[in-house]
Amino acid sequence: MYGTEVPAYNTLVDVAQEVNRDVLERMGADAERLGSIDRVTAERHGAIRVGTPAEMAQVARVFGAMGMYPVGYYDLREAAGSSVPVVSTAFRPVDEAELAANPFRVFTSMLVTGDRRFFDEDLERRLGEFLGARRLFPPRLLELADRAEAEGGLDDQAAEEFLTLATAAFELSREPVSRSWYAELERVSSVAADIGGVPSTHVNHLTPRVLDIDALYARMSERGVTMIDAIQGPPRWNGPDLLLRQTSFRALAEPRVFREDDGRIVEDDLRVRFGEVEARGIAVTPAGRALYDDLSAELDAALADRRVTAEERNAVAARLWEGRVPSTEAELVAGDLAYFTFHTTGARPASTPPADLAGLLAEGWVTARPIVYEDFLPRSAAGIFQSNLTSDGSKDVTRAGAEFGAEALAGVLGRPLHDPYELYASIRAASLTRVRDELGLDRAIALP
Ligand code: OOG
Ligand code: NI
Repeated sequence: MYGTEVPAYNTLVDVAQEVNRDVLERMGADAERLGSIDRVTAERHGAIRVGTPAEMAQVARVFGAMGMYPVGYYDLREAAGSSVPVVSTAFRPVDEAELAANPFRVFTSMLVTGDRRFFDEDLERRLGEFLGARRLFPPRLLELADRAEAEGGLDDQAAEEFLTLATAAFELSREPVSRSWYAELERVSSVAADIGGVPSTHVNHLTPRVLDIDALYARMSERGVTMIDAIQGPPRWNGPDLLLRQTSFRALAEPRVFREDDGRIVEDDLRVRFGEVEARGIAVTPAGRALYDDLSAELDAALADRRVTAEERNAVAARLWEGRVPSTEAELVAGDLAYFTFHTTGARPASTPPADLAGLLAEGWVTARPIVYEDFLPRSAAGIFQSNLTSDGSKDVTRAGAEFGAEALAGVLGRPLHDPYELYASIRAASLTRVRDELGLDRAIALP
């Protein structure tokens, strides 16, 4: 459906697969360190945007039917310099085996219409009326979703019906958009207009995973596709891939139908949907994340009043990283900066294995495998938004923002909002329990 709507997406997927094949040829088994090539080839994340808590709660039911649960809280109101009045989460599988089989996520954002930095009382009221009158998901879809979740699946016929209705719910609407209403919202925020100016929701982007994002960037540019200026996230550097690097091609003009104030229906275009691609690295611990955030802030400060190209920026960032971030997986384990699972090697180097992880690794009883980062980076999301918006909109920073934190979002979702760190830590802990049992240790294995 999305490839039919946005043909440039097919080009992006083709180029991503070309690059992945090349990396596999060049690197062999190392290319699959962060996931099998089958997983990486299938892997996608999508992004959708909704307007109200009621809509968000329905989205949670639709994805819940597919074993995708809300993970993480992102506040793009704070992360973005331009006007992005949303809070977000990502729906994805939470278990290790489910993720390996179904590496899919949907980043889902919800408008915070009560935030006075963006919407005054009158606009909030009119937005509420518009959003309250639309229906994103037909009742039959929600009924099937609830049944799937309660019964752990659907029979073939009901599953087909569910998928047909769900796909249709995310198609780009051909219903006319009120020109003046859209324009009024766009003055506040292009994202608000994309959500609250139209009668339905749609997939904003669908992102494949690539093993060498620098090569992909160069190849898309060679094919004449205009890319945004930079790759967001960690730099290209001489060390393991960490977290997430992302880039995108610029939003394309897509034909949309408008209703003018005098009632005329005209065809025009909008530039809101873009093509994004990502390279995933190792998930970092809270300490690793604090280091990443510090280095990002230092980079910004170092480059504050200099105009630099993306290449120059990467070079400065890479130097900063090379001085401060360990350049081997073993050091990341030792510093507890990133998440790994641990596995027995089958070797029996001494009669009694040590009870601490460092000893088990050093003596060769155990090996470490990186856990891939399954989540998002709000600063990168903001950077991608920023590079694609046709206008910055307006944000009245003199007004107080509306409180809308992770707890409020969990309340809206009506189900637990998982903490990504807890999920990674529990995958690591489960692997340590297996190691302990396999080695017959009588105490839990201590982390470094
Ligand atoms: C979502 C932006 C966030 C990402 O990859 O960080 C995102 C949006 O454009 O609605 O998808
Ligand atoms: Ni994205």
